[in-house]
Amino acid sequence: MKSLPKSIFLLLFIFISTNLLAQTDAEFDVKAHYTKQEVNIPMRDGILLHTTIYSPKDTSKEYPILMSRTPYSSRPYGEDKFRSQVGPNEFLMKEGNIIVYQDVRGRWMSEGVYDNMRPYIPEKTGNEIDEASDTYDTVEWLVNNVTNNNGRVGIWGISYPGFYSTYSLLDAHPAVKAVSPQASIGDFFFDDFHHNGAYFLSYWRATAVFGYEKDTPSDTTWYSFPELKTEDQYQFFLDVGPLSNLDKYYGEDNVFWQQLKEHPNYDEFWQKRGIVQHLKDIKPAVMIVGGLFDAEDLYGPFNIYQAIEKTSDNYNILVMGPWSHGDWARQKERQAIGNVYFGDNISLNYQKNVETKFFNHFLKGSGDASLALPEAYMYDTGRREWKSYEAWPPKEAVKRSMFLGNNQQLDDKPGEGSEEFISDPKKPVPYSEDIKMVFTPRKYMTDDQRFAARRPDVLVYETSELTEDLTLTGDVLAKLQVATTGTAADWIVKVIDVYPHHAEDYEETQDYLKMGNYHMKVRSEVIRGRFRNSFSKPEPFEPNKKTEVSFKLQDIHHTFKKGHKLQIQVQSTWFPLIDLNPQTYVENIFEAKEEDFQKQTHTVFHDSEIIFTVLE
Ligand code: PG9
Repeated sequence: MKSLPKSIFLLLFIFISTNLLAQTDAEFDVKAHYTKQEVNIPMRDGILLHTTIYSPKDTSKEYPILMSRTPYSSRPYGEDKFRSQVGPNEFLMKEGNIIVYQDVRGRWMSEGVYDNMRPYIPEKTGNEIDEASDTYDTVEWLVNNVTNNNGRVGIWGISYPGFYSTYSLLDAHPAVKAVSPQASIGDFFFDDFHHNGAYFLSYWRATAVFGYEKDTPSDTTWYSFPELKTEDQYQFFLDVGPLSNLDKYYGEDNVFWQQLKEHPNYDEFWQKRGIVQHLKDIKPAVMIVGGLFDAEDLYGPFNIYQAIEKTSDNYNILVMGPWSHGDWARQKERQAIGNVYFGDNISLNYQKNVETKFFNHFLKGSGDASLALPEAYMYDTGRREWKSYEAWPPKEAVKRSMFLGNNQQLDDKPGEGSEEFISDPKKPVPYSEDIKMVFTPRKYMTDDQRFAARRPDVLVYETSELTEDLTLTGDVLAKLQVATTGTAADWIVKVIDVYPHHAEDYEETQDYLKMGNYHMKVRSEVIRGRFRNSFSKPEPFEPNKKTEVSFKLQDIHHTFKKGHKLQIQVQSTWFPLIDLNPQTYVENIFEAKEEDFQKQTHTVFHDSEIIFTVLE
């Protein structure tokens, strides 16, 4: 596709996203059933936060308030303009709820200063503010000023709004009865486009501009596209070279780029922005929702759920489906991630039978702990069916080790010997066979990995054909034993489901012809090797010295069926999903120079261990 002028790109993006969202309410006419008002709510320090309130026209009864706080605009188009999607789902809209959207501090029509992942202040005094106090002050105003509200408030949000939902659990207002953080950021150093120290270049659009014009009631400014000269994102970033050459594309207002550049290590700046550490003695009911193929926020949902489970005795459940980022909020009939098909109406059924039940029970119903939803409602992405568990990970799960053995086998015990490969920053391993300029990394989460398996700089280890089903139900710990001729290296581990040559269990879909011997990526993760012992105190490698590099891959719920194989791939570049490691140690890779980038030889030893969580 020849490069399009920026304006068409933007219109294209808006058209696609609006249509995706509009599907949610295609049949439901918000304007016919709701009135809209826009108010500016004063916070305890006097700052006014712009808030949009949709109230049912039927004023014969009271309704709970369902609020989402967002950096992505509460769509202040004015009284006569309605959002394309309102509320967490269409069922709740049809039943009638008071729906509230608020521009968080410093974004769009709200006053104040925006801060990325604003740190929480425990024991606030006087006019000290954070997102917890802004939420508290907003709820206090709403329950005392919005007509026909029943005094109960639910809070929800996806991704960054999911983070603000999680935040609302801290010093929660007593009217807040039910919160659903969905694809919530848990910690910016491990979520979104920065995993274990590696920077996710392919997300560049999201980080290109988080800028905003306060008076432009449109989200077209949220994304901007530098003058594009190619559709080939791999070549684009290869030509760009060192990260410092990207400054011209990222404006000063791109808070993420500036902060990640200035704080490449997990220093106090990032530590105090993580929300998981504060989740103690939580009172509202919580439903954590996420996608098992969410390329952005996987760390958040699992760690937020576990933190609350460990520290609180509130109603706290987990729902993880065959979704990418935010898929569950759309009503696309056929649920597939890239080439892999999971079934029909999966999101619609979740919205109707899970999300709507959760909010109705705690906001309109008895609100007690009797709500019979599963503790962990988890989709098995191998069997392609839901399963309910009483705990996550399941109590009956056990740890099982496999070792990266000789002749590319996964062995039950550690072996002697090793494999080596040349890692060349000039010829990095692509992260997909389909790398487009615009933000497309979500598909890569299930992409066929045969293209990578055939490269000399990707090591492949696999079981023989499984003689019985193998179900993974939890995290994977990679304990690599490695060496490098250089002083720095990234390590990527991928868990792959190798389909049999004739994948008969796919014949009900048109994809089945491509599924024969498909190498489906189930989970993947990277660690920047300098952080192997500490994310705060990076260390170079000693050349040619055998060194342990251990890191966690986020939870899996996947059955490797009989006749399939479980495969592990190990590599050191993953481009341009992540930026290139110079492979010679520099203090800050954002400031690396062209000459720092050197070809090196890496070695992986046969006592490298992969520890799976297996359902016995
Ligand atoms: N967590 C995603 C994100 C964060 C910051 C910048 C861009 C994207 C999200 O909110 O989609």
